[in-house]
Amino acid sequence: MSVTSAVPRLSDATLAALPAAVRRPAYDRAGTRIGVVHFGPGAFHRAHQAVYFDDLLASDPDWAISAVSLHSAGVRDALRPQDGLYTLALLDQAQADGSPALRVVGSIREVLCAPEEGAAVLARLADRDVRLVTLTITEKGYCLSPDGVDLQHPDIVRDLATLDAPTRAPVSAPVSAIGWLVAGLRARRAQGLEPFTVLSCDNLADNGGRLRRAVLQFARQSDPALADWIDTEVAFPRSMVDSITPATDDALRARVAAQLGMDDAWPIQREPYTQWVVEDDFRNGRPPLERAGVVLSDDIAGYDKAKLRLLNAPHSTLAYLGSLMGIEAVADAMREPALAGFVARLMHEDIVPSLQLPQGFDPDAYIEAILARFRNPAIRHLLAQIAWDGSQKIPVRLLGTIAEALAAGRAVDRLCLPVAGWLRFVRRQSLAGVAIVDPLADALARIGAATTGEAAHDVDAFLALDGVFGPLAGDARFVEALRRAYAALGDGSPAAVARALAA
Ligand code: CS2
Repeated sequence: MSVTSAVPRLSDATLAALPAAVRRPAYDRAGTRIGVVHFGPGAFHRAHQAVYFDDLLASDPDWAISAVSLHSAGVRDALRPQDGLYTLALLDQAQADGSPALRVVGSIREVLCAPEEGAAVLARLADRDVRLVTLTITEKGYCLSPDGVDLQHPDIVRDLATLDAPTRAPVSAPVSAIGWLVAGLRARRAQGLEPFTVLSCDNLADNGGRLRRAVLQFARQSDPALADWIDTEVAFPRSMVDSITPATDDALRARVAAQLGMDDAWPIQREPYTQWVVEDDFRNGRPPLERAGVVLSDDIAGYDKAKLRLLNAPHSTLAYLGSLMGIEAVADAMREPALAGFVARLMHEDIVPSLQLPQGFDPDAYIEAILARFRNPAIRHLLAQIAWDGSQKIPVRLLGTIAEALAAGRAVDRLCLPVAGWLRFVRRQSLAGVAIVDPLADALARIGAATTGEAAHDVDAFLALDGVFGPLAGDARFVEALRRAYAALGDGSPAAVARALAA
């Protein structure tokens, strides 16, 4: 992230010198208080939650954010010299050829790197003013097992092993998000403080419930009395988050620098559309989120499943099948009639029947809006980015729908094609020696390299993967359908994929 020295750098000191067209914080940043600790200040957080809080701070100064990276120092090193400020570019279809609307976001008041600044992170978590801890750490960051936390996960093993024997306090900074949450709650309880509410903002159905079970199981291993306190005192609301956020690239950096007349080491881009639905279950106060356009609901399960299954599952479908066809970005995949038609059929005919939709929810309108967002020509959203972490995404995006369709006696052939596409994609990458981005990368590469192209052999090898297919691996109807889909993709070449899509 190189920043040239000739031009000024975005910061509190240069905020007033921004061009008038660039929107900036509508409040005095110095007058805000940190009320939120956020784990995982990647592009999504900075494009989504931090923007809602930027709106909120205009009327309530209590909810500025302390942004904590769990692993790398990249965000801290980019944003600390900018006083936490960064630019958001809104990629509007209507302005595909023009300059994106820019907004400088001010809600992040502090940026910490947990491995290097553990004491500061713990102090924040135990600060009376902090009443909310939010997370966007991606599916894999939770170290989940089907009913709680994965006690074999190296980060969890390490965090449990580094607790002081008599006090159960960590003797060194935790490495896992679960370890941090428990350490923070433990410190608050020890100081007689009210707990913070824990709000997961990742693409997992029942994200709050799953996080709650993971935290409780971890706490139970280390300190049963603490686990009981968490069980009765801490709220873990569920949430649904939505906004398409392609990774930052050099083109964005250059465009933003030209429009700002200043350097920003890490601007963010996203589509104009954004949605955040949060279960209204907070303790110790909740931010007035509705003022910033957040929907507070009791029926979050309907929303989160609809979004995961109707947006994320089609996204993964485009990612794997599109990549096999040699396509690079979502909007390009949507210009391929066979692929766009397949995805629309999958949504209408295979996914909608699996949903229990919230009252008043119009699935056809929702689908049309999603497909239009995918077609947005102002966004270059790389299929390769969406293809990351397939072992974590496929189960929550597609396998639940498949299991429910099987239970209801419906056909699963079409639903199995994207799953087979993932397997073919892994095979292709492994045979070509291309690295796979996935927490199970080693296992996937090993299986992928040993594939022969023969459906029963290859599918069975992938089905043995730990923690991906669950009970479906033993369901003969699923196994048969997946083998058929894998075979239908032929040699995985663009022509073979196109034939399978049309079938
Ligand atoms: C995408 C999501 O990268 C992916 O896997 O499917 O990040 C998607 O863009 C967001 O969930 C949209 O809200």
